[in-house]
Amino acid sequence: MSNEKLKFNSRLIHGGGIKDDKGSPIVPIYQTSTFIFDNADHGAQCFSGEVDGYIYTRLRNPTIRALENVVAELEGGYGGIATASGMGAVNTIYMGLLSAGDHMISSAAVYGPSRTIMENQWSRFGVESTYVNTAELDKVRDAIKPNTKLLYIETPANPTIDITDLEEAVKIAKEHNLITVVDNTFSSPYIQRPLELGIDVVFHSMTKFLNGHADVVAGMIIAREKEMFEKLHNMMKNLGCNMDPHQAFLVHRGVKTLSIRQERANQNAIKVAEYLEQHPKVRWVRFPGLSSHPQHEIAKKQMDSYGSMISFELEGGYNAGKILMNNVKIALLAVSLGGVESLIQHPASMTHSKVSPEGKLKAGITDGLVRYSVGIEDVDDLINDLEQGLAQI
Ligand code: LCS
Repeated sequence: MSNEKLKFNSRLIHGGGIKDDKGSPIVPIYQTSTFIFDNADHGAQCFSGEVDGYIYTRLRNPTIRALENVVAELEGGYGGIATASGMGAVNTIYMGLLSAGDHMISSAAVYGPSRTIMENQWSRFGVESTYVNTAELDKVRDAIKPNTKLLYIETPANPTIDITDLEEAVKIAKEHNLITVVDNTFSSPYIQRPLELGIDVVFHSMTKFLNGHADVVAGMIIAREKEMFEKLHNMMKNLGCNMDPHQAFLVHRGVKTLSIRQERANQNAIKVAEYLEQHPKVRWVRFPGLSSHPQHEIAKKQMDSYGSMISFELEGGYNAGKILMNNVKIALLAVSLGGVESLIQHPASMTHSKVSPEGKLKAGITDGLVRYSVGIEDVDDLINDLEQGLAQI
């Protein structure tokens, strides 16, 4: 059966299409910086592109390529570009797609450094940016200027869990000739495949769900079309934010269990969100699976399940949140997300601490917002843990 016919879970295991010539079912770690040419002509042909050979690991490597191919297949894209980190992917996209004088519209709630690097560093090279709640698409329309080039969306957004309607966003982008980019980190292709909805470029911090074991930092860009893939691949190669073969091997191992990990985490998250929502000490809960989520209907339309990221605020605001974070025993007090272990953190003072106070306010990153990444533990233990933590307040 050809790979093209395989369904999602089978692709996780068999996708990528790189077979080891010694018969290893696992793609070996090609821990090498360079590759030997057959002769001088072969070397020249590899460089000219006449032959699809390996040259140098920053440019391409079989272990990394296997991972790129499998994730590109899962997202339904032309090709994948593995990067050293999620931020490597963000900056490859910014540098590859924006020039001095260009303008980008971005979701106001995005991972803190994805925003601050644009506002504080890319602005030095004449790139402009505007941040709006992309869940409210009228705000996107209003922000479009003659020099707007890129529409950059995080959905669900970090840490507000706002959901942007991607089909509608694509329509607006097409009317105005904008390139669309989606950070799909909070979902992974198990839940949401933006390229199928017409988005041009998707990327991931694979540090999160795709690797899933909180032991590797990694990124991946997937482009829908060949031309876009080549442009971004060339940029990544020259920026030098490539992945390492050992890193690729570990992430590839994690990818194989993506569905079963996320299935459990998603089921747990529904129960944790419902528990929090009924608790008298909880002011509000934001989780796409709750009917109280303002974009619950959009989530139903574009996501296959609701993920495992929850944000909430306690009645006592930050002080109450602090007591909870200091007293939970199973959820670990740590940043990052999407691993098998539950994590709890405070975005305003941690992941988004460098975003300006006005930026946080406009993005809805309140001082009391606590973010919870639900893991795959027994959900009763997670709820009991929250119960005893909330009882300390
Ligand atoms: N995009 C999103 C949505 C993220 O959450 C992160 C990291 C990145 C990009 C950057 O990826 P990295 O370079 O770390 O692989 N998010 C983190 C978070 O929320 N807590 O710690 C890291």
